[in-house]
Amino acid sequence: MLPLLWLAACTAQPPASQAIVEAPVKLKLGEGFSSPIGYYESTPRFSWLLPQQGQSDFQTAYQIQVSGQTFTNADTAADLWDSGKVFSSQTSWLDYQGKPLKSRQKAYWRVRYWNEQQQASDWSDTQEFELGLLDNTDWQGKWIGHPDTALLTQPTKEILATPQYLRKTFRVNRPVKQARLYVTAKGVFKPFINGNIVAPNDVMTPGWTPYQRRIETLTYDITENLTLGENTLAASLAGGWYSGRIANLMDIDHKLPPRFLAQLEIVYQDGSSQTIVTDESWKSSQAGPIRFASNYDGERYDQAMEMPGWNAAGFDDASWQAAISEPLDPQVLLRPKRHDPIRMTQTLPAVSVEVTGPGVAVFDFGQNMVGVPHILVPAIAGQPIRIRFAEALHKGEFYTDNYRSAHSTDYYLPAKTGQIEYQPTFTFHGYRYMEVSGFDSSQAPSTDWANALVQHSDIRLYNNFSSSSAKLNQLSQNVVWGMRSNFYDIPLDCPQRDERLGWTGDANAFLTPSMYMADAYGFWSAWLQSVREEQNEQGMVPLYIPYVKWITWASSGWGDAATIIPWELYQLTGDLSILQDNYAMMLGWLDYHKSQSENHISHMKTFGDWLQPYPVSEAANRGDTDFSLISTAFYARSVQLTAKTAQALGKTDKARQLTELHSDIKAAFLAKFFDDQLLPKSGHATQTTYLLGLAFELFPTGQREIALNHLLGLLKASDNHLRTGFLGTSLLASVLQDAGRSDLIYDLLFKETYPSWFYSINNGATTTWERWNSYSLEDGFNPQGMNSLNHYAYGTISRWFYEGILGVTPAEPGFKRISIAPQFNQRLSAASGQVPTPNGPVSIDWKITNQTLILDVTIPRNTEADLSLPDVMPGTVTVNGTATDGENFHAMSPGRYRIEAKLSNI
Ligand code: RAM
Repeated sequence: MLPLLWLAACTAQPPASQAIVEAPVKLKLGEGFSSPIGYYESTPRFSWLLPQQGQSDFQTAYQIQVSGQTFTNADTAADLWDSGKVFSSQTSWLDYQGKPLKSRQKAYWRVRYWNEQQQASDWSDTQEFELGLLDNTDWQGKWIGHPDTALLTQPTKEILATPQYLRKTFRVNRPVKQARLYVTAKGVFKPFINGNIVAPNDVMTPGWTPYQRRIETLTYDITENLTLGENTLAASLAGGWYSGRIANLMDIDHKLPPRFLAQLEIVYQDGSSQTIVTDESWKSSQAGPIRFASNYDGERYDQAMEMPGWNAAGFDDASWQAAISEPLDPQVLLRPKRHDPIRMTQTLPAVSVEVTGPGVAVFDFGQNMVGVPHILVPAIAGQPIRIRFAEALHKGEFYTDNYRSAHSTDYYLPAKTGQIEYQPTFTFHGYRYMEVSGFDSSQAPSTDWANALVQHSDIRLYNNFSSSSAKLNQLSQNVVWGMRSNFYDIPLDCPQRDERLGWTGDANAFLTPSMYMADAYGFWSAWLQSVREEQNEQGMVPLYIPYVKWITWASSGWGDAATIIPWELYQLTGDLSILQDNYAMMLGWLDYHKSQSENHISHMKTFGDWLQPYPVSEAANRGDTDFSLISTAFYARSVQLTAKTAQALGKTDKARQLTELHSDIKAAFLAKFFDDQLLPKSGHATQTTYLLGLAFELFPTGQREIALNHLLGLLKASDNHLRTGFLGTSLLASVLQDAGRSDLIYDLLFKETYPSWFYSINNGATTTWERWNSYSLEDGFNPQGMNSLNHYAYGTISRWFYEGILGVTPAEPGFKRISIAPQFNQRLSAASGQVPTPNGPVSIDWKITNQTLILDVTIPRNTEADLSLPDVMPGTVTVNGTATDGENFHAMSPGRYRIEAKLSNI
């Protein structure tokens, strides 16, 4: 190993006395919020970056100041908290430790640091934040709704499924200083102020939490929207996940009345204030244009029922009825939304349109995705327009079988002849194709009749991987689209059929890759709160979160999300609070595992290696790997991760106890399932059998080689095709890379034939599929009803784009130390991308021409990296133009490096 610290000295530095130490940048609160209003944490966590352009590589100390007033100069005192100078290199997740902060409180913060030469930086720019309503007692409003939906009146399902319209008029007599709208629903809502949508891009708010325990609330700044005189606050409201249909058609669908809650707090310039809350003084109607709305089934819109101006002042609401109200339930926590809502993020124009019958046209948006359409079509009065969706066509056939019972159809009933403009409000569809029928067939359809509005949780996409292989780049894009489509407030398994649930096993496979591809920490940690809330007293974690009664048992490999997700998030972020928050849940899940096992062998039920290709056993969808072996492997894994968590949290006794338990399970696993040649004692030897044992470190060190050889043998027997389902696939790449067989991962990755990733691309995929053989150009769709063309689970492979092809992994939690080992192969002549870390991105860019490698690496400030270059010919390496010995570099300082070398075997 060669220490590379000396290289940093190559960059010319001004003498210490003249150095300007640039201020920290990118100040963030919590999981990555900048200047939030309605913030959720009363003890925020602070993070920042050292400027990547500045002269300082490391932080040795920091000082954070938080104040109730903005800082006017460097010496302004901080009245809420001054951390003082703290000797620490930590730049992320620092807990606020000042005076208690209250709901609505606005504060300003700034930070400075001391560099390696003990010089203080300038203060950062000041950032502000404002807390939301943190407690139920902050709410004076009541839940309101239309009187016909009162349960006392025994409303029909039709009534409960009919959206409600609510409005309230009030006067503003003095100039307004600030106005905040705190708002939520049991159901989904769209708020309006004076006829304008409050947040045009926010959709399906407040999203989906275990509503019986917690409902998230939103905060909007509407200071600029109020006018002197009469104002109107209004909302439309539908059932969404609260009372709409979840899973198969069930009795409980549309059984609960959707309800709305709002609190508008106005502070006037003269210091006085006024609060408008939802109560019986609001007016309500169910006679509006949206006649029906359902997540799965679509929306029905009747133009004749439009109520121009219903959400603005001056509207005659004499025919509307007084709203009924219900008190807040103290058991149901109202808490500020802790991650960005679903938003409309992109408009996709139709790329083609085909007339498929009289008055029937099919539009292609070129991309499978999720959202709603926006249409502008010629209509004939009284002739309904029907809008259907499909993820794919086969030889022209509009494929809707895979939506199963989800009707996923919108209807528009025109009252007038002429052009209509329509975009559904309270539904979402997973689709690439849209069929519109019933329009005025005397006019020829054109692509400008329709756009697709893409919706997903507003994670920031990094778009940070590319390579010399067009197909690999397409795969990377498909995985990103799989993520965008299924990050719909919670991590969905699929976005289109009568399911769309937060399946835990799928989340296990996709968590880490998604964190590389997008700013998704807030999304995941919010969902983990729901997972905690759904865990039962025995520690059981349901199959999907939020839970709705459908499948009642728990599965190994699924419920283990309770340990896997917090642990992996900790690896990627270094944020101990994610472990603190979830530690009790992890222990609870171990209790449940224990209750399902005997002598350390688990009999927990499992979905197995779900959708493994070429199953030989009867269990078809559940694959051939022994169920008890799977459950015991996951028991061991969960114990191991919880032991590590206990250690990280300083709970050493517990850590020791769990480590012992882990050894016992490991021994039992080996004895029960394998003979001394590591062949399974019963059942089938599958790729996943060995992947589980190797990835979870369940074979004794001396026998890992044997297990690996079995795995390699099985791969060879399948012509280096995978035979893995949801559990095994996510382990393949890391096991093979650890074994020094990245060549095999490239083989698997570049396979063109079934089962493989490129097979789907060769058959037209623009997202990742649920099954390795969901569709083929030749044979059409897999006849199984369960056949989503937009499932993110097999997108798990993109993890290897970052950890293998670019070669970046956290050597310490939160990438405080980074390991870089790009994996080269003759199939790629170049790859580049950025791997996000809490200290800023690591950039990797490599090219190979005539066996010569040029590798550009940027290591972010305040970190160190170890770089190793496989396949490099000794004696050929230069770093920033200087010849060096060796191909492994230890403790590289932040900065940019160009490494050139000759490669062997490539
Ligand atoms: C399917 C879901 C999901 C999977 C479970 C076991 O219905 O789509 O992807 O995790 O079953």
